[in-house]
Amino acid sequence: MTSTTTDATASIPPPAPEPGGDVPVLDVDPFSPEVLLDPLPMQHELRETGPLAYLSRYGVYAMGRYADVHAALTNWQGFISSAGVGVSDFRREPPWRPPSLLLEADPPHHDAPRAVLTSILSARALRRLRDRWLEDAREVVAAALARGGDLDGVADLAEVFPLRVFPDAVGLGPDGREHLIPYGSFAFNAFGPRNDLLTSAERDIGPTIAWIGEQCRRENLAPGGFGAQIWAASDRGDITPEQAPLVVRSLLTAGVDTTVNGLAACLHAFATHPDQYARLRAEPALARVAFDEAVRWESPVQTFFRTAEVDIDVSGFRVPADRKILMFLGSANRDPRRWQASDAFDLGRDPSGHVGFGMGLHQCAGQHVARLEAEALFTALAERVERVELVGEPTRKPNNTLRTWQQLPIRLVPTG
Ligand code: 8QM
Repeated sequence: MTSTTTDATASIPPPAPEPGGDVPVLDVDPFSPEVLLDPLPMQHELRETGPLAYLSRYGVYAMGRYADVHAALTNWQGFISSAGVGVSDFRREPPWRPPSLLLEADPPHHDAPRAVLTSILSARALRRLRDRWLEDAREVVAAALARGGDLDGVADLAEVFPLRVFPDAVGLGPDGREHLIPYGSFAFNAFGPRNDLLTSAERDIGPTIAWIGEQCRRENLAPGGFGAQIWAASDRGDITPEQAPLVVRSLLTAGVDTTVNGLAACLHAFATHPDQYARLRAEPALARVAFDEAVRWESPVQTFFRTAEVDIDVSGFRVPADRKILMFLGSANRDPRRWQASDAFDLGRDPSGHVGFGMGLHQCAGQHVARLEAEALFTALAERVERVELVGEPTRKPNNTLRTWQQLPIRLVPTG
């Protein structure tokens, strides 16, 4: 349980160099290449260390058990987002771009943009896209099979399909779409420290940032799309015209890389768990469960920070006010205290309650979009493909926040 205590007599102190009380100290660097390439051992160590640890390299607190991560995610008043959800504290260091009105905001400012976006991206509002997306997915799978079935699961499926349906749904023009994935990778690296991943990506990102900014303008968004609907909300006064482009920017930041890596995680799981893929073939309605189980199992968004608004108790340990705390979503989703056989990819379990989409007030606004994309792609796959086989060594592309595949050499074995 998490309880909140306020000391009305104290003003917010500057960050202390050492943890208060008896919080265990860990020297690990969760953003090192070794940990990013294989985070599970560190996650295990973090969970076994206790409910709360202090990461001495970064002067931040960390939690990796499901119960505590869940409690922190749902305690938006104690663990705030407006100081940024990366390692840097926006109150001390200027952010690399104007803060997101959703992700990097607290109530009450957060609420109007959030209401607009959740309504545009509701399961009900997306129904009109379902049939078209399934047709698109069938074409993508047919094209993959036409090439002989040997392909890169990342480039040829996990990226191609979202890039085919999502930018059109937003209402983007035809040019420059190749900026979407680099922009997302950069934004997700930028939640982490200024390590090589971030500084090397920084060099070429200028034109990509400029392109994203341009796409958010009203005149560049096709009628009827998510983007135009965001602008229409500003006509009604639900948000201001100054807010509209930033809400469109949230779609472009959070809407591509996340889904790509969720789909890639699922394809990898199918290739390495043929018994589970066979279950999907027998019961294609499991496509959505498979995707959520992959989001639990692999957790495309591995980590996010919050900032303690006041001193907060975490299962008997104290996070002092004003300190950053790193929530390991991926670790919570593998916590054996919460999940039976937590490391197993299993279509027989109920993955709901995973924190791969977050939890509470900020829980992923685009989750219905992601699930609809997954449902379309994996339904089409199950129709035509008997087995997904790994034909080479998959490679990772390290990112400070995302768990990604760089290449997934697979073969699609067609049905007889
Ligand atoms: C992560 O820009 C944004 O509003 C935004 C960026 C990244 C995310 C969410 C929102 C969680 C997927």
